[in-house]
Amino acid sequence: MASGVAAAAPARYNLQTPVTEIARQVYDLHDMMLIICALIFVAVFSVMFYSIWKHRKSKGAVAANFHENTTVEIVWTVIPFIIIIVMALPATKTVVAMKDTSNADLTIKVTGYQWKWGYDYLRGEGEGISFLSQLATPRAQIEGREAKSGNYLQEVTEPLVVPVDKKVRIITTASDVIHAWWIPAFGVKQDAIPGFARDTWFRADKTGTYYGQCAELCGKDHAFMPIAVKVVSPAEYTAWVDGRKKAMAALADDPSKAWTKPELIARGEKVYQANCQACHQPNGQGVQGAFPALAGSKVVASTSDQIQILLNGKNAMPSWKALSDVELAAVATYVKNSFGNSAGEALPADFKAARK
Ligand code: HEC
Ligand SMILES: [Cu+2]
Repeated sequence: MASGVAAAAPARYNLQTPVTEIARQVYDLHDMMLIICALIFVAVFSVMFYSIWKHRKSKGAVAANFHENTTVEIVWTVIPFIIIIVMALPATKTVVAMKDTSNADLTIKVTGYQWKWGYDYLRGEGEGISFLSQLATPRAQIEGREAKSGNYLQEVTEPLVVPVDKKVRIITTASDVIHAWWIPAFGVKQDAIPGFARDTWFRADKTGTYYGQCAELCGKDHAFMPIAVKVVSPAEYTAWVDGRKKAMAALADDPSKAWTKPELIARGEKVYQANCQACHQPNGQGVQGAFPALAGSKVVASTSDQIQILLNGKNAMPSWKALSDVELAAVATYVKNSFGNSAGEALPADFKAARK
């Protein structure tokens, strides 16, 4: 498992350096279990090899012939039982602590999509912030046409941002298939199941960026939905919340607003850059044999066909119904009027009607 560059250095052959109390307990439990197993291994094999050697045939050893030895049977029942208790007690304590999501400072809903993550800040500072986060590694690196960056397949368009030393409750769910939200350095791994809400929590005690992956096989791009969490100081967090709120207000996709074509195109360019250009390329020419060109496309020319493919997807083209009607109308209009296309516009109301 590749890990973040920062986290990877000291943990190349071990678990990632823990940055939460739970992760530290998990780490220590892992060490303890490993040592107990190693001791048992050495003890059992020493007795076995000693016996084989000591009572070898060439020395004239004759096998004893007896059945049942009460003392031995009691010993080999009681000792493993004690070992299990010694392992289970601290493990249970940690599992119970993992499940205690009460008194959180911040509650964030995490939604798994094929193949990206949605974050909604539900409660606490930053309430109301919501965005999608997806792989930002350029296609050229994946296909080996460019050198791979240090955070290859781990960088995302927008990381989850949380304050340091605050209890963050994560509620996981999914909109299509089962995913799992996993940050090794936090000791957090929680399934995200459609139709269910599960929760977990963490309190990171060190600032930095921590990386994880979707940990549930969720389809062909399972390996391409990384998770990045940026842990910042309380002051930086407040500044981020302010900036994010201002940006959201500026973008405020008011669906009742009468969007003009230039406004839709300007907004659509951003949506295109964030969601579409990885496949269809910044110039709309696509990739021969993989992703069709949007320049001169018949589907783009037909407003209804384009609405259908955006909402429902087709083969390798994902469904974009997680985007808002305004975002969809904006990107559709942008595509209709870029790359040499000139094919009218699509309105938020068109998408709203087509969703039914
Ligand atoms: C994961 C890669 C991928 C992404 C990201 C993607 N598409 Fe596609 N798109 C495809 C593929 C593959 C097809 C061809 C589907 C088919 O016909 O089988 C396609 C087809 C299309 C078509 C129809 C083109 C034609 O002439 O057949 C349109 C329009 C389109 N995509 C728009 C978009 C928009 C807008 C976005 C961003 C919101 C987007 N796509 C994001 C892969 C992608
Ligand atoms: Cu997944």
